[in-house]
Amino acid sequence: MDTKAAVAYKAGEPLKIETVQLEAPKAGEVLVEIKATGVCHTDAYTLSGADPEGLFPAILGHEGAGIVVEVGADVKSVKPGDHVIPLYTPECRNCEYCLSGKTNLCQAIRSTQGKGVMPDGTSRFSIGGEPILHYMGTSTFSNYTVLPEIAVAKIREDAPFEKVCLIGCGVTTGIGAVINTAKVEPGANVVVFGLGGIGLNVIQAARMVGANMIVGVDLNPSKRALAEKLGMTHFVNPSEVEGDIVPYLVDLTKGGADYSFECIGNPKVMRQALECCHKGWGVSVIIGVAGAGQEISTRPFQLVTGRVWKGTAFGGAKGRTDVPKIVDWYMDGKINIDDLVSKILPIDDINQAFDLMHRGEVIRSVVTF
Ligand code: NAD
Ligand code: AHE
Ligand code: ZN
Repeated sequence: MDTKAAVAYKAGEPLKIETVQLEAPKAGEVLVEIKATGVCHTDAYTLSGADPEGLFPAILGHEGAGIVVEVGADVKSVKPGDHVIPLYTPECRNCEYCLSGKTNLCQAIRSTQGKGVMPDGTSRFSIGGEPILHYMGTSTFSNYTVLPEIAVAKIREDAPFEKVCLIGCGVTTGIGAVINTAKVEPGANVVVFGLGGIGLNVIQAARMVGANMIVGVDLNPSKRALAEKLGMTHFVNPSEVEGDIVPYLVDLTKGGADYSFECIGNPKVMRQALECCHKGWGVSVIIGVAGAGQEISTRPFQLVTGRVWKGTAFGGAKGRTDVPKIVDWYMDGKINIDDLVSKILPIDDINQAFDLMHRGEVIRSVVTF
């Protein structure tokens, strides 16, 4: 079939709206009509050329929601008409990782996913017979996309696509980092670096679990108002702090953060996030993604004296199990997604969504088809 899609031909270049040919789903795959997709900073990161797994030409996008149109042979868990959220972290429930009970990082299809192809090693997308690669196994910047069955979460049908698409990445990542990865407890003092689509979800989850101080750190003062609405108790703009921000935050939290979260992707900030943690027990969670060649550093003494450095992907969430529950939380009014959708744009204007993100003018742009 033909489908409309935004194609990334080359790193650093705008996406191009094209008519792309899409093959039918093969065994174990599903064809999904994408109704809405968020634009996450990770899409911009890959498009920038800094992602060592960034391959071109490809169809980016990993924060979508849509409807199953057709299923390939042997597909049992979803049927045409089901509403779904694509999962860049699948859940096969069968691999060593899924069965370990220790991680959400299902590895059943990770190697082909990283090469931009389906599990059989080929792409379903092409233009004029030339293959176009998949991205993160999801490619939600296409009106129709093919996904492995294990990479879709079935959700309730009354949930609005242009809101719950954010559960495909930002919402689940931020909330899951607090609940699954850090396991923040009531009364904890939390510091969140970066108040974008991820950091704001860390903040709303920290408030949900009953954190005490919730300190938000961002260079962009326009992020403050919404962060406060979602639960931030103190705002720190690093450009207004004289000297080192680390002792400033340690003072503010009266000894250091019980938990800190880096939601930017900046290795220098990752170090600050670790070092502002409380001696003896502070836990710092890296969520931000940093480019090829970048490395984190600190004095080992920081760890010797009890601080813990962790990371999280998709908030430690197991997609097929957890995503439907997070959709329920939104529908029950337990979490706020409405305020995170700053703008809704048609797919033809998708490059504007990237510009708005780079200018810091939106939390999330959502693109519809
Ligand atoms: P975003 O662009 O919406 O937000 C980033 C925020 O950081 C902005 O508000 C910006 O003003 C602020 N910022 C930038 N530099 C700063 C600095 N030096 N000090 C303080 N604030 C600064 O991005 P996002 O979509 O929220 O994504 C954040 C990061 O998380 C990205 O690196 C993204 O790739 C990553 N990410 C990781 C996962 C995961 O599973 N680990 C999932 C989604 C996104
Ligand atoms: N190819 C990238 C990987 C970047 C990365 O860490 N991605 C996160 C999701 S970010 C969503 O916005 C992730 O899930 N990581 C686990 C995995 O298996 O990729 C790079 O930098 O190499
Ligand atoms: Zn993302």
